[in-house]
Amino acid sequence: MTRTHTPPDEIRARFARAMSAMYRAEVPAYGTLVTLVETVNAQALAGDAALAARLATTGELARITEERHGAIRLGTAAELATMRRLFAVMGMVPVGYYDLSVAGVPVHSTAFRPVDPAALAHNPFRVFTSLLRLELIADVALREAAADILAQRRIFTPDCLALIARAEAEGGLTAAEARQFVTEALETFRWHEEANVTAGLYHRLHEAHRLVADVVAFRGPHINHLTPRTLDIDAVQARMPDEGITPKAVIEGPPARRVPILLRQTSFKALEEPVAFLAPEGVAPEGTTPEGQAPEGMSRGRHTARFGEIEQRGLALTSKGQALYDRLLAETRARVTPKADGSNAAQYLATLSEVFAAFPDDLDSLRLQGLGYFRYTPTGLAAQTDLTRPAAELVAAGVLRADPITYEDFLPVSAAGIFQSNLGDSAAQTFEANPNRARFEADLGAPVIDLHQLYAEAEAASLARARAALAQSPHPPAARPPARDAGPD
Ligand code: OOG
Ligand code: NI
Repeated sequence: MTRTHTPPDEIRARFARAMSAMYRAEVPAYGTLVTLVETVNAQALAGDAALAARLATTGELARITEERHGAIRLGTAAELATMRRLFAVMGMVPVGYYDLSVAGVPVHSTAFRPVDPAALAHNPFRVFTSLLRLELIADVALREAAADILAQRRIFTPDCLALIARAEAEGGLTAAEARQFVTEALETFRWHEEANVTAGLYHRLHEAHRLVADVVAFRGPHINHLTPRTLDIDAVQARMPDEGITPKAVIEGPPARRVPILLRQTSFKALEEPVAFLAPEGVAPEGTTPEGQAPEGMSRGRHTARFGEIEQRGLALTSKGQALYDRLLAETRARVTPKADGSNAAQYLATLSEVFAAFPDDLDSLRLQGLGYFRYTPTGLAAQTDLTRPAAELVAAGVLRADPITYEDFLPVSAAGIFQSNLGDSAAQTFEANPNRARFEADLGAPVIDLHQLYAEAEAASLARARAALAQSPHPPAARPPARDAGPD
C-alpha cells in the first residue's frame, strides 16, 4: 500500500503555529507583543508602498505575520543529535556555527531552518539551538553532578522518537502521523514547573552560571522565547512601554538605516516564574508561598528563563559586507561598550550611527560594491541586449531587476547580547574564546551548512533563471537581426 505524505513544509507551518499558541498561553506578554508587531507592520506597509511591493516580489509579504524564530538550550550531544533528526522531519537543517563562549556564555549553537526559497516562503520558522559546554565550568564536582543529571533525563516522548524513526524509514509522515508528530514534538518544548534538582543543587548550578541552571535543572529544553518579525523595530521598541513591556536599553545589531541590513533585535526581560524543587531526602518540604502549595515532596522557588524578543530583518551581506559590518561593530564597541544596566545606551547608539556612516546605505551602492546578496528577475523589458553581459550591466540596461535577499540567520554578538539581557545584569563572565566547530558537528552528527554558500547559490540561481527566461522571451522588432526580418520575397 502506498503512503501519502504530508509535505515537511506543511508540518513545519503547523508546528510553528502550535508552538506560538502554546507560548501565548504560557507567556501572556508574548501575545501582547505579537499584537503590537502586527499593528506596527500594518502601519509600515500602509505607509510605504515600495516596501510592500518589494516584499510581495520576494515572497515575504505572505509569510511575515506568521514569521517566528525560537530558541532552546540543550544539555547533551545525544539531545542535539536527536533534535537534528526531529527538525529534519519538518524540513529544517542546521545552518551556521555560533560560538558564544567569547561573550561569556558557555554554549555553542546553530540555527535549524528551511533553506530553499520556496520552503522559506511557505513558513520560515527557525530555532536557534544551543548546546551547553560543561567543559567550560571550572568546578569539576559540579560538572560531574550536572552531567549525571543530564544523562538521566529524557526530553523526547517515546511516540515522538518512534515517529522520527518512521519518517526516516518511510521518507515522510502520513497525515495522521504528521498530526501526532506535531503534538508529541511540542511536548519537548513545553515549560515544566517541576525541577529535576533540589533547591541546593539549583543554587550551586546557578552560581556556576545562570545558564547552567536553566539547562540542567529542568526536565526539558523549554522554548525560552519566540520572536515575531517586525518591519519597524524602532517603532515597536518605542511603543513597548505603552503596552506594559520594558525592552532592553539597546537594539542589537546595526543602527537604524534607510536600507536595513542583516538583523536588528531587541528583547524584554525574562519573567521570574515559580518553580518547584525536589525536596532533599529526609527533609520536609517547605510551606506555602503566594503561588500555593508545592507539589508533594517538593519545595517552592523561582527561576528566570523565558522572555520576549522582536527582530527586523534586512539585506544578507556577502563575506565582504559581513567583514565591514564586523569591523564597524568592533570599532563602535571599542569606543563605547554598552553597559548591562543601559546607563550609556544613548552614547552607544550615537557612536554606532556615527561609525556606521561608513557603510553604504542605498541598494545600488550595496550591490555595485559587492556588499550584499541580490535576487535577479527579468523586468519583462526584453531589450536588444547581449545576455552574457555582467548582471550589473543588465540591471543598468533595465533588463533585470535586483531585489535584496533577506538575511535568514543570526549574529553572534547580538545573540550574546540577547543571552546576557535575559540572564540578568550581573551575569557577564568571561571564558577563553574557544570555538570548537568540529566538536559541535561531531555531537550534532552532521556538518552545519555554510550560510554564505546558501546566499551565494540563491543569488547565482536567480541570475541563471533570469538569463534563461530572457533568452526565451520573444525579441521585439528592434532587437531582431535585420537579415531575418527582411525576407527575400
Ligand atoms: C538564544 C539567544 C540568541 C537570538 O535571537 O540571537 C537568540 C538563547 O537565549 O537561548 O535567540
Ligand atoms: Ni532570539
